[in-house]
Amino acid sequence: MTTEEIKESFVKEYVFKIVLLGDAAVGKTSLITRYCESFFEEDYKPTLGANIIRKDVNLEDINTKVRLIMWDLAGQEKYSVIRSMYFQGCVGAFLVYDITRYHTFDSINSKWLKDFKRYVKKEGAYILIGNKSDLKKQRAVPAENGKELSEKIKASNFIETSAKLGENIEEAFSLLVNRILKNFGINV
Ligand code: G3D
Ligand code: MG
Repeated sequence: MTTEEIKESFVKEYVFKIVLLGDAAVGKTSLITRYCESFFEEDYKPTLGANIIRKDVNLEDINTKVRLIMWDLAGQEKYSVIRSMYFQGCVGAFLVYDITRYHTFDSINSKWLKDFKRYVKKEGAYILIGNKSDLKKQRAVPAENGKELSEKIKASNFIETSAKLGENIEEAFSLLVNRILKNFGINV
């Protein structure tokens, strides 16, 4: 066995299903597209009204491979029929709002987090994301409000992103993956 092969044999592999929640047009699909870049496998399930996207993440420093299965609502953000299936087996979520539209921020607590808590019982990790940080002049939600809300709802983290410019995207996904690993008792 070569050193590489020995190393390979110790690699741990996990599959995590995560969901992106938030009002229409906050940038959920754009966040996924930006994160996956060319590495993009998509499987649209018209009957579910959801896209399922897969991405493999290699965490070399801890000899761990994570396969992320991302569920993204397609279209109307009306998913009542498939709700339980949407959340089934889910271990983490991004709660996404648009910093230029206050009502998308309000929906986080009044709608999306409620759903997540209702269907994903114990130990689901969730991160609050304020997207479209590039639209500085149109900002309607101050970053402090985001921070406050994330503390109030006990989100693992709060981060502002720009799917357009590619800012903080890697960071956001890495925060979520690390939190999920922690929840599973895996040291990172
Ligand atoms: P959704 O999946 O949550 O419904 P989308 O949202 O990813 O479809 O994005 C909705 C619109 O917002 C798109 O514009 C998209 O380009 C834009 N958008 C997404 N993220 C950002 C961002 O970080 N900054 C800016 N400025 N725009 C963003 P269109 O015009 O294609 O509908
Ligand atoms: Mg979308």
